[in-house]
Amino acid sequence: LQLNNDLWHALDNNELRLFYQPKYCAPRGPILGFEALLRWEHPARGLLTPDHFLPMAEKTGMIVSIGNWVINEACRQLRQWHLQGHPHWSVAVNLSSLQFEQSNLVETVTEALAKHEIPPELLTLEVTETTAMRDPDESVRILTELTKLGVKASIDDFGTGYSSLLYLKRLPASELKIDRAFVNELQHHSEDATIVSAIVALAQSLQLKVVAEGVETAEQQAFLTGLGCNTLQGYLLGKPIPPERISELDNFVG
Ligand code: G
Ligand code: G
Ligand code: MN
Ligand code: NA
Repeated sequence: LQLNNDLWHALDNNELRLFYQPKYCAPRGPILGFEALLRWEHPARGLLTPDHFLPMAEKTGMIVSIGNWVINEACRQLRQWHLQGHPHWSVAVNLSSLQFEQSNLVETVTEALAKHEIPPELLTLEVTETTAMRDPDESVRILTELTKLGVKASIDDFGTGYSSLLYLKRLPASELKIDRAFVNELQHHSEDATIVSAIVALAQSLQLKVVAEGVETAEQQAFLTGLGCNTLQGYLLGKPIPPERISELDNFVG
């Protein structure tokens, strides 16, 4: 597989990029921060989204070095924003399950925070519900170590996995992200509206922030805001874009 070979060189050749998608305080601002989303600027194939190469990177274990690069690059960008007058913006990075289970993750995060002089609470680590619930006791242990550094943990794609509510309560996460599949069908399927309401209520009762992803319509925006969902993310408010374009966003204050 050629793409597999190429990926080994992508890091060294500086072909990986982070795009950033804004997270807005509901309903439409201010901007609270960004989720970093990986892209590969392939010399022959053009811009590739993670679905083209992450499964392979997971299988080969390359995801660990790539993931470490992502953490560092996101912290470097956060420092830039800081210097450009956005001291309150946060950045969220996605962790793959293999990376989450690496024993040196704490060290990688510690070093990145120190190198770029980042206030730890401005870095959020997103772990999917499925990853977090695979070995719940171990996840509690890992997330406890990580959050001791001061960084935040977020449970991504929430609603698609099988959470034990008991473990959810024990996880030192500060945020749930409602999977976009539920948000997507909010207007058309009353079950999805019910599920979203239940997740928001659950988050509130566990004192977690709740982010809705995949917000594409004004109706979804209004419904989610009405439920008390704090943070909205989705194409309606902003697509993932390279950092040089974020000044084009609505409610950009800079
Ligand atoms: O925009 P999007 O196509 O970027 O992302 C597709 C999927 O890839 C999402 O599930 C997202 O969480 C995942 N993803 C994006 N960037 C990263 C990354 O840096 N690391 C990991 N592990 N997953 C990522
Ligand atoms: O799994 P995770 O939630 O990290 O993945 C985020 C993925 O969702 C990325 O692929 C991102 O590009 C995509 N995304 C973000 N906002 C929207 C949206 O409003 N609609 C759709 N269809 N996808 C979105
Ligand atoms: Mn995510
Ligand atoms: Na998600």
